[in-house]
Amino acid sequence: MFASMLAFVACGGGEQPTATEPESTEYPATEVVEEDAVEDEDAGVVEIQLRTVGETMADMEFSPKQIKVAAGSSVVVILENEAEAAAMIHNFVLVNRGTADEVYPLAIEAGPDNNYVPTDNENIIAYTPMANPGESVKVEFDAPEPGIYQFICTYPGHASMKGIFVVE
Ligand SMILES: [Cu+2]
Repeated sequence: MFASMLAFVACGGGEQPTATEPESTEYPATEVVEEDAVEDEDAGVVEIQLRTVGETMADMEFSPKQIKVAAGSSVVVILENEAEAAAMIHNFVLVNRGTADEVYPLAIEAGPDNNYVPTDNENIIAYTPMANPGESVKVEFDAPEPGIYQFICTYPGHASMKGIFVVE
């Protein structure tokens, strides 16, 4: 332990006497590049306003039903539950395409204590808490790889609520 610390100090000290000035002028150039990268990420924040409408299980739905984001985006989905009926409790769960039917039974198993989200399932990419009628909830996540995904509501009996999430 001590020996390796000595070696580290000796190595670092060896460079400093001759290289302190030139190196300090090179570092800012590197930092500027990193800052640019951060700015690009900020520019890629996409805020999605998603609503749930309808007052019965026959007409409840997401609006819009299709969301498209650019690859590499930081995505913020704000789900606004516009319903008034007490049974209209909804969430937004982003899943891999074609896996909704696999996720539903697991959501029931997860139960109300887990907001009806089987959080350890590998097909779930992002999810919000449940929104009661009149409530808004949100989730932030990095857009997954380019492709087509599905978003669903995992509240029991709400399997008819579906949308398409496209990353391109
Ligand atoms: Cu729902």
